Amino acid sequence: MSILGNRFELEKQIGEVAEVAGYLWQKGWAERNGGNITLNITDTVDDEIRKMSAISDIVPIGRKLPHLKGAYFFCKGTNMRMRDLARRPMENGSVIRILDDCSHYVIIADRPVKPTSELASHLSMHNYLIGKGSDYKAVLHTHPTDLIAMTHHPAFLEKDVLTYLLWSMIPETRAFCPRGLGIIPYALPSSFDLADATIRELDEYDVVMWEKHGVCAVGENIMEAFDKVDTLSKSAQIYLTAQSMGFEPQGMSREQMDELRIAFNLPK
Ligand code: 2HA
Ligand code: ZN
Repeated sequence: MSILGNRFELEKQIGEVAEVAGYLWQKGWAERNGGNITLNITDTVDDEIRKMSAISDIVPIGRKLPHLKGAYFFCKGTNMRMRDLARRPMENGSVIRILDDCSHYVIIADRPVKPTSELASHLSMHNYLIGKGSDYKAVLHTHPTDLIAMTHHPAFLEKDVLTYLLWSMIPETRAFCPRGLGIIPYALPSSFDLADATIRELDEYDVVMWEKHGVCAVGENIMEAFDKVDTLSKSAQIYLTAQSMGFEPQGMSREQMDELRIAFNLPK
């Protein structure tokens, strides 16, 4: 019996993860096992789940994350494909429990699928978000071709250059990705260096670029995290389309972007 049986809220949330996994594949952002998703599901967990025994060994996270005591996460499995997660989430992902020492986890359902290779950075981000009292529950990492291509140009790696460029392509992006896009210099995938740099940027941004690798986005739920990346990618598409037509796009002016910020009460 799946952990999802008769748990409508949990089933809905994992259903949304599966839906987004399908979008990532359709967008061409999820080659092979590319990208990962983790969702903090602690609010949906009942006493019966709390009593469920482990179906894995006790695994070290590699660091102590004090705000994760007793938390539960749904995690995409390492080496699993988004296109498979889309159809069979509980075969390509699993539910983990963080132990009371805050530095180990066990898998509790449905199968002993080992969590994502980026677990250290994902859990570090969740720990940071809980610590600052945020309502954000979802962390999404994916490989959008257009946005990654832009990080191969040094001029776009300067602070907030991409943020203003992408905001200026269409009002939607200014409105729905209002905290902009942070840039993290290249770091080894799955490393604590990458995790720590990501946390530092979350102070200021909801979406960060991992140079020459991909984006990491946070949100209250997985749809919201996806929408932020999708709007940024839309802007990148407009920029690249104009460039391929042979001209530099004019972009909205700073005044027009400020007007939007004031009209819609946006941050920054
Ligand atoms: O999980 O994208 O960064 C595959 C990756 C690692
Ligand atoms: Zn990646």
